[in-house]
Amino acid sequence: MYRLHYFAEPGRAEIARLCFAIGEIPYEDVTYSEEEFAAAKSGLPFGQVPLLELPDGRRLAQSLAIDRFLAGLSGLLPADPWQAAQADMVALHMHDFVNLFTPSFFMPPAESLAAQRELLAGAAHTKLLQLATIVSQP
Ligand SMILES: N[C@@H](CCC(=O)N[C@@H](CS)C(=O)NCC(=O)O)C(=O)O
Repeated sequence: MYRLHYFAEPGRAEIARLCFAIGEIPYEDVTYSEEEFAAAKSGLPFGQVPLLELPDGRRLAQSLAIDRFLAGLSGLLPADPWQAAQADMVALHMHDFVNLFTPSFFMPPAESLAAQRELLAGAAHTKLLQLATIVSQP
């Protein structure tokens, strides 16, 4: 059985969960509380989650590597290298989009809201417009 290690929230694990669902691949969703994560951290390859554990015990870290691997298992990865590269391009762009918000997750609530609003009106908005342009091109 595959085991996906993360927190009980969508975050950087939700694409993996969607791949499992679409591919109808059974897996165990291993979720950590803050205390459990603190205890597990030093045993994780990069000290972070998500982490994917394969049925044979091999471990894969880094969400984009996990997503690409599971997309392949689920039949979602295009066989054509150009199309696969385009899927990677969009995935990496969305990763950049999410990373814009990361500092705001560690701010006090009011400050976090203000920072996120500013991003949505500025840099994050620009990234979405860029994505809309890219995906509307043939
Ligand atoms: N580049 C990594 C980033 C992973 C990451 O930032 N994980 C966060 C949760 S979203 C984490 O483990 N934070 C706790 C920590 O770094 O101690 C990926 O895409 O998987």
